[in-house]
Amino acid sequence: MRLYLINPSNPLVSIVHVKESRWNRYRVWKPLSLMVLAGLTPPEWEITIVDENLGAPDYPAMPRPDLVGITAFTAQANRAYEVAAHFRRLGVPVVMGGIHATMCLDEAMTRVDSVVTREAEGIWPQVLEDARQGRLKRRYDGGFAEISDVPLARHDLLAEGYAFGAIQTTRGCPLNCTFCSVTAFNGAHYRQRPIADVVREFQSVREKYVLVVDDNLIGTRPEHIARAKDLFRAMAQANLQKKWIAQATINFADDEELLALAAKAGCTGVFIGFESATPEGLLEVGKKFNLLKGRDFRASVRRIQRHNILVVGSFIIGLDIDEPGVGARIAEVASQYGVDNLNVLFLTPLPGTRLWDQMMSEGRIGLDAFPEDWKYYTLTFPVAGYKHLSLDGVIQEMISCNRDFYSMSRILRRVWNSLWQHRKPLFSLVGNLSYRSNLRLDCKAYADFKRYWDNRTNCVKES
Ligand code: B12
Ligand code: SF4
Repeated sequence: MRLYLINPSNPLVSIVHVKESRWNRYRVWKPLSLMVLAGLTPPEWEITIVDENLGAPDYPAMPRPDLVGITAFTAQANRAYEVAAHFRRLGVPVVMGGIHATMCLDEAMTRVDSVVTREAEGIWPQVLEDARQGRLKRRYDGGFAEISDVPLARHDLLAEGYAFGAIQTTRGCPLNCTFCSVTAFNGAHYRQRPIADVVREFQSVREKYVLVVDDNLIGTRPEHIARAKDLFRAMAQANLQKKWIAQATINFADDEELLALAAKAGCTGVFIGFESATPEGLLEVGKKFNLLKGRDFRASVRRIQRHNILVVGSFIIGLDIDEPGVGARIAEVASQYGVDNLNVLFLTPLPGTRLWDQMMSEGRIGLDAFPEDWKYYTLTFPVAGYKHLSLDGVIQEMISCNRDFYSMSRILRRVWNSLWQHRKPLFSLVGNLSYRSNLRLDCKAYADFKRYWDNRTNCVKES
């Protein structure tokens, strides 16, 4: 039995872009979901993982599969349906799973043969068995997996050419920020994989650099943090020789022992969601966790960096409290905090989030011809109606934020600081130049986006 597991091309990393710039190697990340599914698949299935982001596959030239499994984030949904249509025309059954199919079940059901909602661990072997017997059901629900059932992902199945490997050590997040899908999809209950599994899986990752995909690396409670320390100890002891980056909340900065152990285990960078430059913004997105203990963000960032761990700060533009000038303000605040890189995204209502419900009820979902418009739900386009910012206004704020933060003078200052602090000036330089190289592409993308938006609005007016 032949199984294709497909990661549809991501509009942010179109094949053309990958070839356009050498920085784009750092934009292609491994589709871990498919590697996990492969780990759950019995040996009688011959598995091929196709990552469309690595290059255009010539499906007609490939042997006909018996089953196709497709994953998709919302932004990939259109391409997922195109791929599904291709295989269904050949009479090959198509199963879709992952976040988009779960949150937009009815839409997905009309375009594929079978949908698996939530996590696959508890249900995938049965789906395969049903497919083998030709009695695939229209819908399966995997629920939340027992964390010890998460198999070792098949790191051997993907081609080389990725800058980073990928691994997951925990699932879920208790914080449930309004804009984020994680709590809705993986639950508020924070689940930590058995340490021995994580270490064993790390040993099977080929790449020296690894993305730990966890949404919240260390969790929030003392017992989560104690377990994170045990994991880091075990990783250091196993002498993995890996360098890894991860996502964490700002409480990562609060425990010197934790930071020392993380660094010893190979942590070289963390992506931290600051979300807003103001306390009001944090309250709006439901992240008051960042405000606990009267936090000093600058000191927190510096504590992390002292362990030679880079900090990427993430912020959102387009909150209801955001007014003209917010872009420059974020650039200023992020510079004051001393983050090594800044990642700013437009507030985006993703299906299944609290923000989606709110914006839907207020009629503020701007681009809503689905599934076509999903391609703009990458958080890099302003798809909603923003309270105090017009379409042009919110785009201008984004451009000025990035121009300010990634001006050559600020980049050089940051690189100089990391040199002075005996950190990683080269990493800092490469990271900053990589973000800076996006600016021109971004402006072109906004111009195309505005044309698309105008055409859409005109079509609606005419009809
Ligand atoms: C790693 C990651 C990335 C990587 C992508 C790596 C990749 N190619 O997969 C990078 C950094 C590139 C990235 C980018 C983006 N991401 Co992202 N990302 C994640 C993250 C943190 C982990 C995903 C992961 O690997 N999980 C581990 C695997 C094992 O879990 P899983 O993917 O859920 O798969 C399980 C089930 O879903 C199911 N399943 C999945 N697929 C399939 C398929 C079949 C056939 C079946 C049966 C089952 C099944 O089985 C798996 C095992 O249980 C998630 C958060 C999360 N918790 O999911 C956000 C998340 C998926 N990302 C999100 C977003 C918004 C984005 C971006 C749009 C944002 C941006 N501008 O950066 C881009 C868009 C990328 C795109 N492809 O279009 C949102 C998606 C929401 C949505 N509705 O789409 C999430 C949920 C985070 C959030 N804050 O809400 N991301
Ligand atoms: S944004 Fe981060 S902290 Fe907030 S719910 Fe999502 S994963 Fe948790």
